[in-house]
Amino acid sequence: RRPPTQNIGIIGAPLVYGQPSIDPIFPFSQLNLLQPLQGACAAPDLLRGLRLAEVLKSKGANVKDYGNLEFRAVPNDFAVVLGCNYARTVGRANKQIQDEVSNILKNGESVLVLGGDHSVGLGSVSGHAKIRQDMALLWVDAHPDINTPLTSTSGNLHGMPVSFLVKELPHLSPRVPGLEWVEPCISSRNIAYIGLRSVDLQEKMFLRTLGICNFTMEDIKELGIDTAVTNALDRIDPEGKRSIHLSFDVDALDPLIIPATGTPVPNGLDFRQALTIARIVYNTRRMSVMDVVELNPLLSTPSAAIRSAQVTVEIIARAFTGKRMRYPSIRDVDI
Ligand code: B3U
Ligand code: MN
Ligand code: MN
Repeated sequence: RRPPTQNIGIIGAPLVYGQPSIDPIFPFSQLNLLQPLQGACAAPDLLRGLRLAEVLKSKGANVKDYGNLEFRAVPNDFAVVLGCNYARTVGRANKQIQDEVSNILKNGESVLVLGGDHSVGLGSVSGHAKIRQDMALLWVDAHPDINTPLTSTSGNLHGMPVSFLVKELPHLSPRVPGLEWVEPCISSRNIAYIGLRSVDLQEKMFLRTLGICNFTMEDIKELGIDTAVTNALDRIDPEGKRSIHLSFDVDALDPLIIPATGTPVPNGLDFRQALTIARIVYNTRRMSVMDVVELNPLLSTPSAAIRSAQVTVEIIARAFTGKRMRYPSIRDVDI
């Protein structure tokens, strides 16, 4: 059963402090603004510029754009506190994201969160869980983002959100100032990964000991993307009743397709596989929230950045409306 029209609320979450390239000695120097790694904050407006809302509308959705959330850097948020860079700034921004996501869901709309880096998953997933406790999380990513502040070697919070959200893990983490409000809201049984190919040693141990469902690129090569995604959904939502959260890190795709991202890893998903993931999730008719993160237009040439963003728009349209762009086929061509 398809709801008559899909109501979508878009929020921009241009947060970059989860993967800061900020000088730890001079964190407030203007020079930091010139750092290309900060470019993920430009992604929401680039996607809008490529007519994201219009594309969704043309495929039958009602779209309301709530604009970009405005985040402020917390003063004296020193670079490393308990192994977490900029935890207060990231925590505060994510509280805003949580409130906005849950308010939009309460309005009866599904939510599209445009990052920013993947630390926005903290607020987005917890905002979703506040309204739909029985939520299932599909994390499409080259990385599992399940480091704790104690296992992370980078200290970057975009590599940690899942560890704060999983009910079975946070006892392993110290209480981090700025993130105290994040409540573990999802059981490891209801999380699955698609597209993994860069997993830290400790992360591997968490996935193993918690038995978290994961389909690596190797698995996908073996099984095919359809089987992988279908099995993942069966595992995290065996009765087909849960509200689904699709957290989509664009670095899941191959860097040849999406070069405009902060931590590209070779051997990723191709475009067709990404569209297939989106289609299968759409077909559940239960996707309530989608995050699209880590698109960074400043990390490639301008034309490659636009192409990366265009690919992203198509994946979003497919996930929310089930429809894909029509390309002329050979049958349409008069020879
Ligand atoms: N696992 C590494 C690298 C990383 C995680 N997420 C991204 N990169 N995008 C870390 O820093 O935790
Ligand atoms: Mn990620
Ligand atoms: Mn990633």
